[in-house]
Amino acid sequence: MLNLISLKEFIINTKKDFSYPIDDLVSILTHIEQAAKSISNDIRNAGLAEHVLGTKGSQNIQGEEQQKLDVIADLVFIKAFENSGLICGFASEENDDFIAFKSDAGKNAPYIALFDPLDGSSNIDVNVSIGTIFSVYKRISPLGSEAIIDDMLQEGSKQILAGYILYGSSTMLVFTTGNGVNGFTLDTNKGNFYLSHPNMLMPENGRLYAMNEGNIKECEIGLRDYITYCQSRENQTGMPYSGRYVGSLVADFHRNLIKGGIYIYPDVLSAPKGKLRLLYECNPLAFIAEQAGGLASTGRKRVLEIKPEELHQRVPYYVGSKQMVEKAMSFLKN
Ligand code: AFP
Repeated sequence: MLNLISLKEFIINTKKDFSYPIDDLVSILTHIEQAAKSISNDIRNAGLAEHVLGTKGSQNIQGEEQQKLDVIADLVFIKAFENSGLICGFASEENDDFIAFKSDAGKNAPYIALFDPLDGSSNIDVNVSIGTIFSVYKRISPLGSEAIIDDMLQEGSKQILAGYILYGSSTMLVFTTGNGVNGFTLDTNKGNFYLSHPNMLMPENGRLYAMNEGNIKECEIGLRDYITYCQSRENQTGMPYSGRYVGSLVADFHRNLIKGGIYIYPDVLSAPKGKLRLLYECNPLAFIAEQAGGLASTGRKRVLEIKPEELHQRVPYYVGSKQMVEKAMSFLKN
């Protein structure tokens, strides 16, 4: 039997790497861990419980149909944080506006949290991997007051913690605090996450590309040329790359993190600014990608340097192995 290191043990052992109070990090991750276990449990039993599968009959601010599990996951995270004394404000793609926690515990909390509570939710009903994506920032408004919009609209480079939970063939928690990337697997018998993927590094190059190619005719010419390059024998492998697209960003990203690859969601006619949300999807995974030696770009600009202008802002997204993202960018016209 392996000598397993639990999530809590790991954080305490590496506390020198975190520039904020270690107790805060332990507490924030413990809240996320508890919530993740509850959501993971709902997902694992989804087909057997009436309240879990299917649509909610409502839409989020972006006009996307909400699944029951989207709403359940969002509430689980809000509840986890509202009286934690850690998080003063919470925003997610499920709510029109951010939530400022109004209790004394909320007003005196030093951090804000941004969440995509359930990414890839159109895959829920068909039993395909889905995920949660999160990031945490230090608030910029004064302690003792309610969180403000400026707390939410910080550059991704200011994240102090980012991660995801992948509800795949096993449930995994992967995160960074800016000192490398580590992955933990949920032991469902013990109910704890244990270190299973220490110091994750994304291969510099790969032979997997992930993109919804149904959109290919609606993409700019440079991207079309790059995809043709991926499918040709002109690339560094001398063989066509393999196309792999789950349609859940977390799952596609995680596979590329381990095996090497690129994920692309460009601007297309139906989504002129791209589909993915800067705050809830692109920034957290960009932080992880860079910490693992990869890259994240809009195709023209480093994602982590964008100053957000609105909560639900979307951007084109190229993320993955460094040399693959650089190659894709070299095909795009300025
Ligand atoms: P949903 O959560 O609405 O299913 O969107 C998932 C997602 O944001 C990302 O996880 C996928 O990679 C991408 O959208 C899939 O979008 P397409 O269905 O347009 O390919």
